[in-house]
Amino acid sequence: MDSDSIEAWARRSGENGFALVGLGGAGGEAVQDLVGLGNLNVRTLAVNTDARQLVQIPVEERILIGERVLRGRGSGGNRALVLDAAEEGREEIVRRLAHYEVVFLLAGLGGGTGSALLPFLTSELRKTATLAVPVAFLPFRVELDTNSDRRENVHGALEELEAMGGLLLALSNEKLRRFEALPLHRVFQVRNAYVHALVQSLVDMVEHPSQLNVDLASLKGHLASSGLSTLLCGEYHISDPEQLVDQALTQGLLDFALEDESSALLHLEGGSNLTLRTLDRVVQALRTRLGQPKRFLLGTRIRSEPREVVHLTAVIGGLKAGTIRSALGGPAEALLAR
Ligand SMILES: Nc1nc2c(ncn2[C@@H]2O[C@H](COP(=O)(O)OP(=O)(O)OP(=O)(O)O)[C@@H](O)[C@H]2O)c(=O)[nH]1
Ligand SMILES: [Mg+2]
Repeated sequence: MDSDSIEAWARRSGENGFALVGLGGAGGEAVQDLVGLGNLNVRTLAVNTDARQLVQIPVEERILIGERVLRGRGSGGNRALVLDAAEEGREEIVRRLAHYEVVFLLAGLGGGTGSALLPFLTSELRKTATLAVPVAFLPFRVELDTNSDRRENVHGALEELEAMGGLLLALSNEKLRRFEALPLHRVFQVRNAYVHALVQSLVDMVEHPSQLNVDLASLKGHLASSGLSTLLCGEYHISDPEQLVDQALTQGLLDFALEDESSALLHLEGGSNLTLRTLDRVVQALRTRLGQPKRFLLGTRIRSEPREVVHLTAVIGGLKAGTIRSALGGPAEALLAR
């Protein structure tokens, strides 16, 4: 290899290799929220069929697809048209995404664009060395009960994602009902804060390895084989680590039961006063509550100043196959039952 290309590789490995991509309206809005929450340190992109939505999202790169057929006006819920458009734009989109190490793909299922692009891009990136982290926001039940097109879009997207196997992070809007006194955008912000914590903690694990070293390859390897997964977040006083774990479990965004081969990725962020004993108690409490997952990956970030709280972010993998169907409930449950 000549020295120019070695330099190019060195430059590339100096970047952290993470990208955050919003797909469709809901995916784009989620990325906008995450950017607003700050301290992301990832490349941000949005892909949409809707040009007006796309220009409003504060990302570094925008990709408009299907302009020949959809004329930049969105798909109006037509997943098939978006799949054709994605097929046509395949080379360009893959070229713009496949040089990252980890690509978070965010979409709300139900519309045409996000429901088409989430499985499409996940599948395309799985043919490369990039780890795709598809994050699916499952719609409120009422949306599915009142609109059969939406139900079919959700059904189509999930069938494809489940058939390809591998990592799929699912967060259910229905679990946000405990915030129903808030305006809708604030409710979505609660969920987006979980995703923000996920992105930040994975980047942290690689960029600030702290005392417990997790390198990019082990992180990618762990997540790639996590299967159907969900996300936990919690912040609690350091005096009660078990309470922190229980709180994170009750406030999760998907009800789940685990397969025998479950896994957990745990990231803990605490102050300089976070003791080994406290860390140990959090780890043990989580392992016990999850029935001793087969694979466990731990990363920590210790701040230079003391803190009274510790922040937990966890990806729980190996959820039972029927988890998403029960989260969708009602008529959709029947539709998705196989
Ligand atoms: N607007 C918005 N919708 C969300 C959000 N989270 C989940 N959703 C749901 O996401 C689903 C998909 O809707 P959109 O994102 O508007 O659809 P789209 O992917 O842009 O697809 P088309 O507009 O039909 O091409 C709907 O069921 C929404 O209820 C969010 O943060 N914002
Ligand atoms: Mg849209």
